[in-house]
Amino acid sequence: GPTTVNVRITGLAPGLHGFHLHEFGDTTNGCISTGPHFNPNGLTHGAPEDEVRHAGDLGNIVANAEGVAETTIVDSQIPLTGPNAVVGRAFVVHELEDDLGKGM
Ligand SMILES: [Cu+2]
Ligand SMILES: [Zn+2]
Repeated sequence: GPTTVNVRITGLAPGLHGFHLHEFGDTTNGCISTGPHFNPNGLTHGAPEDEVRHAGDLGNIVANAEGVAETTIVDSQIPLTGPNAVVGRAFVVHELEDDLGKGM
């Protein structure tokens, strides 16, 4: 079934921040060593609700005026078991908003 991600991140700038699962769990060189968005099906970048998306495309999270982003994401493309399991990969929260593949 779908995976539930309970998110609580502090210390952010208020507003929207891209939030993704990247391919590798290696954070030794920041987001660079986490590789691209997790994309086992070789599709293009999109929004979480799109059929064509990277499996790791979890859209944006919103930080409030105190810099806290708190949300629950339920998603069926980030399984915890099987060939496309995401265990051991990295969540990345971006400085900027994700355009969800629509261009900005
Ligand atoms: Cu990302
Ligand atoms: Zn993507």
